[in-house]
Amino acid sequence: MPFESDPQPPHTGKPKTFAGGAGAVTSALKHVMKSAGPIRGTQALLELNQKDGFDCPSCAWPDPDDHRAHAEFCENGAKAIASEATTHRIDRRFFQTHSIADLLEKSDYWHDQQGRLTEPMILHAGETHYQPISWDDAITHIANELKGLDHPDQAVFYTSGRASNEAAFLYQLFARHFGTNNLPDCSNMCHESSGTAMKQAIGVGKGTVTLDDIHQADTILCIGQNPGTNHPRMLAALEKAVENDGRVIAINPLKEAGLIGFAHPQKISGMLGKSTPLASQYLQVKVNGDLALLRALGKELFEREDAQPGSVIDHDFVRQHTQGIDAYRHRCENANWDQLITQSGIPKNDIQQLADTILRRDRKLITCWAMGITQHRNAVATIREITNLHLLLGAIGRPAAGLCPVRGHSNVQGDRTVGIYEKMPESFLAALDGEFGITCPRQHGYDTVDAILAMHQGAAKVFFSLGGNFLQASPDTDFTAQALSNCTLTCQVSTKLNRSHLVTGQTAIILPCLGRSERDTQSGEDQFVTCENSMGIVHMSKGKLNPASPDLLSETDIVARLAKATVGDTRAIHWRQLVNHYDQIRDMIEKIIPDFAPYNQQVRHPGGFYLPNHAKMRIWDTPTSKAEFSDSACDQFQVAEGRLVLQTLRSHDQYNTTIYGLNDRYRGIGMGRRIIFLHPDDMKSRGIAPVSQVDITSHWEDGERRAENFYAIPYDIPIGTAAAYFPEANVLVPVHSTALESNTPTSKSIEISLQPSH
Ligand SMILES: Nc1nc2c(c(=O)[nH]1)N[C@H]1C(S)=C(S)[C@@H](COP(=O)(O)OP(=O)(O)OC[C@H]3O[C@@H](n4cnc5c(=O)[nH]c(N)nc54)[C@H](O)[C@@H]3O)O[C@H]1N2
Ligand SMILES: Nc1nc2c(c(=O)[nH]1)N[C@H]1C(S)=C(S)[C@@H](COP(=O)(O)OP(=O)(O)OC[C@H]3O[C@@H](n4cnc5c(=O)[nH]c(N)nc54)[C@H](O)[C@@H]3O)O[C@H]1N2
Ligand SMILES: [Mo]
Repeated sequence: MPFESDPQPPHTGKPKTFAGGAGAVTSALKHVMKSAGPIRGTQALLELNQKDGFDCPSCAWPDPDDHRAHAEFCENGAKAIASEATTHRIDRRFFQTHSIADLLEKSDYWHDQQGRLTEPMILHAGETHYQPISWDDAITHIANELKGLDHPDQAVFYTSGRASNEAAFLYQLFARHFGTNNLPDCSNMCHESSGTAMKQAIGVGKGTVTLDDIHQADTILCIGQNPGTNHPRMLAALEKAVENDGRVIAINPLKEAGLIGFAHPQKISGMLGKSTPLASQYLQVKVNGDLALLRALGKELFEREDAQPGSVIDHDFVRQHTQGIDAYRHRCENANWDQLITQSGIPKNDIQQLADTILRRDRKLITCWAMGITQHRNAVATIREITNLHLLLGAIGRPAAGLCPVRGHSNVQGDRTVGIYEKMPESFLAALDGEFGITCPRQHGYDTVDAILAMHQGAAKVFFSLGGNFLQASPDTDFTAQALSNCTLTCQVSTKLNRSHLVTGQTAIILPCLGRSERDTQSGEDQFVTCENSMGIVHMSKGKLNPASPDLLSETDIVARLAKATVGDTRAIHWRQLVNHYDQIRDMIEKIIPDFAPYNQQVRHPGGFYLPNHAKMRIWDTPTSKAEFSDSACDQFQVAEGRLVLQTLRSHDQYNTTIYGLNDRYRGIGMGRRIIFLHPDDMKSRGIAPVSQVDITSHWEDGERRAENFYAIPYDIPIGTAAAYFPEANVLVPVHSTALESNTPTSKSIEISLQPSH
């Protein structure tokens, strides 16, 4: 990887104490007008999240069921649209002008500014520049490479969570028909820990609440997430809950503006900067101190129950619906208060106050969480501990109570539902076999980390990516770069240029596709696709803008062409015909997953339809048919004396690896990304002056990794912990450091030491 640095120190100012307001609107409009111009930009924003418009490609937070504002979007949704609807174009001249070496020297921010990809390109082995290639030749090249492999498991088919249900279903059907379950996806780096834990505990890997539940909840815990930046429309829901006398509790090492307060930009008061306070209690937990905090809360609840039997535990629910409370009770009773307080960094009276809040009124408790929980070694145990709390109080499967893992990519949940998973259950594979007369492989495939290792060892040779930016999103950037370079072919279906197009196998191919916002016409008829949001609602998404180039194909079409060229039609699957009308693909999905039926009818209802969720109905699809308490030790990520725990997170101006701008407005940072937030005492004790540059070394059992020239920023963060932006800090995340059971890279707990830069 070429070395990158920020030439100037960042501007630093006071972190904000609320999110939204006029600043959010100004920023949104600035991004849209700069990239997309007044006409295309305004058209895009008006279609966004309307019932007959397109689904915002930014996050998976649901739209209101009933009333939708004319402008049902947020600042960061607007940035996502500005990036996609941009009027800038990358054509063949661009690739003639810029060699790969040249493009590698540019920043990720620069890459995004260059605009939309417009035609298929190929980088031949040994060449320095991409060249144009026709669609037919590109598809034939990939198909031949796949057919020439010794075994189908030498191919890896990655998916990023923007792919529609229709594209994703065809893609997994193709991969399995071809003969492999190697279907890693971004979810492996994201909410895999949530799916794993919830499946064990309640039999379904999805959240159990609706937007209306959030509005009506008594208490909402927001643990390890930054909704002001990553799910801004969630703030409107939290505001409604607070207006209904609900309480929001924030659990986060950083004081995030969007959890402190919210000025609704669609209300006059909000535009004038009048904010609604959100979190009634803000617990600045140590990084990875959540399990200890939750255990302490459990201990407090059992102590109160003992003092006044029947006052805390929902005994009827526990008896009828659960199993394993005794082991959990022992864990809590045997835990030591002092140790839990030290581990979590939260004093006992704060935990008692938290218990008071949760136990008031009807214990309608909702817990929301995201990457601050899922990307740790003990993530699965921590999420099971969250579930324990809900089981104890019977706070699941009743109105305004339940679990709410807040998903990332707008269709990451839907992709998993329709089969993007390296270990789909036997029932699903058997259904594919039966319906389509194929034989799906049964051996589990590679997840993201295993795919990196396989490519690194040479066991996998062709890497195909349906969206995403594998190199920059994955851990251990240098190691992953080597893995991709070992391939014979790397191929990306993409809308925008990114670094995964530049660190490649011997041959590389870029297949440019339509974005969500664009019209997708097949056989003369405009098509829509469907997505599933974080709350299990399947709805349609119909792009209206003119495509960025006449040479773009839809993802669905690209997958069908590749499948036809590689495995060919069968009696039951006519790949190219399926694309003539996407209703046919939805009919196929419904045959494999009857929960969708009648898919084509229901999805045409304005707003879409809910997929059934058994846990919501208190039906537990676990081996015992009960909801399971967990029984796990209260461990924590430990670092050697003098070292710090680093978490990697998102700034306000990025979408994962897409960098929209260089500011992190709510945290008071301007014009800088290579920064590390530190506690002032940790800086002082190491002789690090504010805004001086440091090199970061990460420590793991296999050795050290380094990232140079990060500006040290004093910040309100628990002592002993640090934070830096992803993807700049990904070089520090060891590929072998993953969460137990879910194999998710531990991007939120990395052991580091600091040295002054030279
Ligand atoms: N604008 C925008 N929207 C996005 C994205 C984006 O990049 N930009 N990404 C999308 C995707 S794919 C995802 S998965 C989501 C991500 O949404 P988030 O999970 O909100 O994203 P992160 O920035 O990783 O934020 C992690 C939060 O967890 C906190 N945290 C870190 N470690 C710990 C810990 O040990 N304990 C606790 N309690 N908190 C901790 C951090 O301080 C930070 O506030 O957002 C989605 N939406
Ligand atoms: N250190 C660290 N690493 C992390 C994380 C972290 O918190 N810390 N978070 C992880 C998480 S939660 C996730 S989800 C992953 C994200 O991993 P990915 O999903 O792989 O990455 P993205 O940055 O979302 O992908 C951006 C690219 O997608 C392409 N794209 C955009 N829209 C479309 C479209 O409509 N169709 C197609 N085909 N392509 C499109 C564009 O070319 C763009 O460059 O990163 C993970 N990596
Ligand atoms: Mo994610």
